[in-house]
Amino acid sequence: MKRLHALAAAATFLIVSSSAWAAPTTVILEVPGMTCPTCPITIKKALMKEQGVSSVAVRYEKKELVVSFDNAKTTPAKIMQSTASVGFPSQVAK
Ligand SMILES: [Cu+2]
Repeated sequence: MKRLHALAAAATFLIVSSSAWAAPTTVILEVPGMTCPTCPITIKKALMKEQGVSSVAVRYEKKELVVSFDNAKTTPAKIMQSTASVGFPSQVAK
């Protein structure tokens, strides 16, 4: 029983440390189609519905989005698909 308990504790530790690795990742996306100030609102709405996306900041003057996400739950590719699905194809800024 004691051994089992130690195993359970070790498993809990692993879960905790793996979620610590899933620290928010940030990606900057270029969205050339953002041509008026309401465009980013549409995009932001779509992105905030995506699993794992924690925040979306808009740099309208640069036509960029700064997206924070949990890389255990989503990927930049999925985020780009999501912006494209509401009419705004995007790409990772270089
Ligand atoms: Cu617009």
